[in-house]
Amino acid sequence: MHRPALFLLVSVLVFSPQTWAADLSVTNAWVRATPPGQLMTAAYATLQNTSNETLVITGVTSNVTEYTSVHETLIDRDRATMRPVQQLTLNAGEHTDLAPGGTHIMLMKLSEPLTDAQSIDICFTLENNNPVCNEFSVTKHRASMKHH
Ligand SMILES: [Cu+2]
Repeated sequence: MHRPALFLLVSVLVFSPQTWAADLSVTNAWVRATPPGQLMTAAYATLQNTSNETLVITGVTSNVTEYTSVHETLIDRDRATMRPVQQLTLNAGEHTDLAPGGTHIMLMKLSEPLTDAQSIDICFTLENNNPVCNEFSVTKHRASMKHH
């Protein structure tokens, strides 16, 4: 629609393909092995915006179920409830931890259980950017969790 914007886009693609890629860094990525008899679980990671621009995550997808979404945990009195988050905004340089008891990636209606030592792919859909995909290792325990 706007010619200058289009020209800029083309220039970026032609002259600096590296900087076009992944400005979202995903580390400490893990998914909890499904509890016995359950076909749902949650995935966690540290997300860091390594760019100079605001990044908006508008969705998540995975290779194990189409029912993948971002959830936040709310404590109402002493009950924890979860609800879907429409988008996650990370300002330039900002990071956030998806962690048990907080914001997490929810995987529901899995076709089969996820077990230790397996890994799955989760992709983050970004506004105005290519999706960023990362491998999440399945683990029973929280050994891979690091809190700052
Ligand atoms: Cu949830």
